This record gives sequence, structure tokens and C-alpha cells, in this order.
Amino acid sequence: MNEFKPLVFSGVQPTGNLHLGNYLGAIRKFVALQESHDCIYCVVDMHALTAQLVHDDLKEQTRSIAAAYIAAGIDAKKHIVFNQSQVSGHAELAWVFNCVARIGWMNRMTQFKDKAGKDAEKASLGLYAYPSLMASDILLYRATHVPVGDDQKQHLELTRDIAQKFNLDFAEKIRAVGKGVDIKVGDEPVHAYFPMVEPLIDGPAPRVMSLRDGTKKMSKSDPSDLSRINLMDDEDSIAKKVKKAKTDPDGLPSEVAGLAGRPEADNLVGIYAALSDKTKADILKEFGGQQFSAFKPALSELALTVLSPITSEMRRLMNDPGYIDDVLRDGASRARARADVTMREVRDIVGFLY
Ligand code: AQP
Repeated sequence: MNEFKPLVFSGVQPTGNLHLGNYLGAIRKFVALQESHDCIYCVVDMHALTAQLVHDDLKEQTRSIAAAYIAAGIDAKKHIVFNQSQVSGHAELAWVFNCVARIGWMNRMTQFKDKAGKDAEKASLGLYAYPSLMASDILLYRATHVPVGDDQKQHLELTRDIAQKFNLDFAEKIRAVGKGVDIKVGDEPVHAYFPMVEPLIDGPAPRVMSLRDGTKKMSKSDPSDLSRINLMDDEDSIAKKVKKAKTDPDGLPSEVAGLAGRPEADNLVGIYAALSDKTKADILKEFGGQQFSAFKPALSELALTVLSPITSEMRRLMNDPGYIDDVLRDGASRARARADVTMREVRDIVGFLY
């Protein structure tokens, strides 16, 4: 039960070339949701400092994510597209959430362990606190639905934990400001200021895997460019990467159950299904019994058909940085107006004098 006004929020970090995982796990869903929901899509540039402090081209990268949003079909007039650092409420609320979140919760975050590697002592405090800033990104707008890839599931659970603890610890104060909503968390009635966000992770490719290793996530930071299809790849690169994608010696099964224990086959079928808005079962009905030598050319052709209009529109937009900056500035001013309302209420709830 959730009686908050439905609102979608999500973001992408400007930390390198967008790939098919970002597109299928996030941006394609963003586009679909704007038909049914009020949506806020953010380029989370403050997160980009967490793993690497100094960037040569952060502004350019920020523009390229915004260009990808618009090129993929997000309507920046009807909805909100902006970059995080233009709205100071993200950092402000994150500080309150740093004081709500418990060290034990943060210590369980697997993405920190993966990204910090063996030498976690040398990782930045920002990388450790990243999920708390992410909770603030979402809850600053009291958003209810968050489309993300499967890798972000744990961070969204943490967002719910933070919201829940804030709602319970400040229950009296929330009543006093008169801005809470009566919801149920499980069977418990709670007078909540922040909603329990719903992750939107469904679809046939919630976690797109590396083309070189079906057990590893497709990622911007993988040193092998052959591991991913980038949104800006040309026809030859896409064809080469799909052709070289790791597979096993068997052909494609006719049933989804036949993909079990075959991560690379499962990944390629999932990608095909997600790109064509079908299910894996539909794809196996069509290609079951065929060899990868027949399936791979069909997959690269489909990827090219879907991605090439986005790529060419991204290139066109990137040649007009002034336009992108205007879109982000306009989005930021509309986001700020909403964020300011939340921050005023949060200040009242917490007891900050202003
Ligand atoms: N492989 C993936 N499959 C499905 N969804 C994915 N996402 C990322 N990789 C996959 C989703 O894309 C959105 C934006 O992610 P991000 O760039 O902000 O951060 P990330 O998850 O850290 O992405 P990368 O590519 O893995 O970057 P690096 O290598 O820098 O860590 C999120 O919704 C994410 O779930």
C-alpha cells in the first residue's frame, strides 16, 4: 500500500561510455515509464567523484548522458532532466541520511566491496557513503518508483531502510508538521514522510552480462571494450563484438529451461528479447535449435536497428552543447522548486532553525 503520489526517479553516472546494460537496464525503461508517470531523470554527476576524484571531461560526460536520455526519447519538457550538482538539496539531505543510516547497513553493501577492491582503506569516504546520497537523490522528490538494473537492488533496499528509520524516529515531528502520509509497511501502519520506494527491475535483461564472460556484469569500467556494446559504437564494432561474444558449443534450446547453466547463451537471448520487447520464450520459439552462427548476425542487426537512431541523435545533440546545457538548467530549476519544498519540511522535522 502506498498512498504517495506516484513519481518516477532515476539517474545515471557520467563516468564513461554508456553501454547496452545501461540502456536496457535503465534508459529504455525510463522512456517507457514517461507515458504513464510523472518522471525525473537525473545525471548524477556528484556520484562520479566517488571512485575517481579528478576527471578531464566531467562536463562533456554529463552532457553525453543528457544527450542519451533525450536521443532515446525522453521528453525533457514534459518531464524533468537535470544534473544533480545543480540542486544542492541532494547533498543536504544526504547529510541527514548519513546520520540516519547505520554503519552496519553500509558495511553490507556489495557494490562498495566490489568497487573498493582489496584495499578498501584507500577508497574514498564518498564511495562508502554513495548509497546514502542515492537514497537522498530519490527521496528528495519523495519518489515512489525507481527503474534500475538488478545491480542496484541492494541500494534500493537501503533506501527503504533509511526512509523507514527516518519515518519511525521522527514520527512525532512528522505529525507536528502535518505533512505525513498514512501507509502500511508490512502489516504495520506508519505515518510516513518518505515513501517506501518500489524498484522497477523486471524485464528479460535486468542484468546484462559481459560479452566476454557471462558471469560478470557488462560495465563501463571493464578494461575490455569487447565486453560491452557502447551506445556510440558503429555498425562494424557492433557486428565484431557480437561475433566475438563468448558462447558454448551447443545450439540454442527451444525452451527457457534449456538456458540454465549456460550464462552466455542466456545473456544473448535476454539481450535479444529486451531489444525486441519480447520474452526469452518468444525468442527461443523463433531461434530454438539454431546455431549461434545464425543467431548472432540477427542479434547484431537488431542491436543496430534499435541503437543507430539513438547514436546518430546523440551525435547531433553533442554538437550543440548550448542546447543541452539549457535543457539541464531548465530541468534543474524545476527540480529545485520541488526539492526546496522537501528540504523546508525536512528542516522543520529535524529541528533546524531557518
Ligand atoms: N550490466 C547492466 N545491466 C543492466 N543494468 C545495468 N546498469 C548498469 N550496468 C547494467 C544500470 O544502469 C543504470 C546506471 O548505472 P550507472 O552508470 O550510474 O552505474 P553502474 O551501475 O555502476 O554502471 P556501470 O556501467 O557498471 O559503471 P561502472 O563500471 O563505472 O561501475 C543503473 O540503473 C544500473 O542499474
